[in-house]
Amino acid sequence: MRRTIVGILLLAILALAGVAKSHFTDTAISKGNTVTTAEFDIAISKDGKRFYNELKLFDLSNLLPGEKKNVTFLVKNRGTVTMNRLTLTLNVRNYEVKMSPAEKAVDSTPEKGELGKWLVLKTISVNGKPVLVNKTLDELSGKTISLPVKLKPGEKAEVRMTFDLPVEAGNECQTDGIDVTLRLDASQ
Ligand SMILES: [Ca+2]
Ligand SMILES: [Ca+2]
Repeated sequence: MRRTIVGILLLAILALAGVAKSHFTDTAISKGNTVTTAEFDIAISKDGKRFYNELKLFDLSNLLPGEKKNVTFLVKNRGTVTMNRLTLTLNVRNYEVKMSPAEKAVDSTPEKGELGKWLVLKTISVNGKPVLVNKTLDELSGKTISLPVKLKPGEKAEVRMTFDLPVEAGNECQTDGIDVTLRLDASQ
């Protein structure tokens, strides 16, 4: 019996509160206010037509001692802010494609390639401005190289890397391969 009374009282209070709220109201709303950050986006391309965030840039095969090879690609600032610093980081993994008979005689590590010990990155040129590197890919692996360029929004630059397999490279790096990952980092 007591419970019922309590129940009824509560209902009455709620009803009164409802009544008390019924008066004129008005609200002003401001929607769509935004704060956005600038876009920072660097992209690469082989031919300058389409740019990508990730792209395989080269495949140098059947290299011989004494040969030089150029790899050319383009970088573009696709964002809205000037990139004042651009760096290139190489990561190199050596592997054996196979062990040729001549190689077997001088190479005691069939599971590990030796090409990175010999293959030299001579220079990196950006828009024709050369940076002398002259280090083997094994020495460069994990290292960061500063590129002499600033890119305004929408601007592109041509990067040319010149590789050289010295004549002294011996049979231990016959039929060896290297897998190179290039990473470009841009900052304000
Ligand atoms: Ca080996
Ligand atoms: Ca080898």
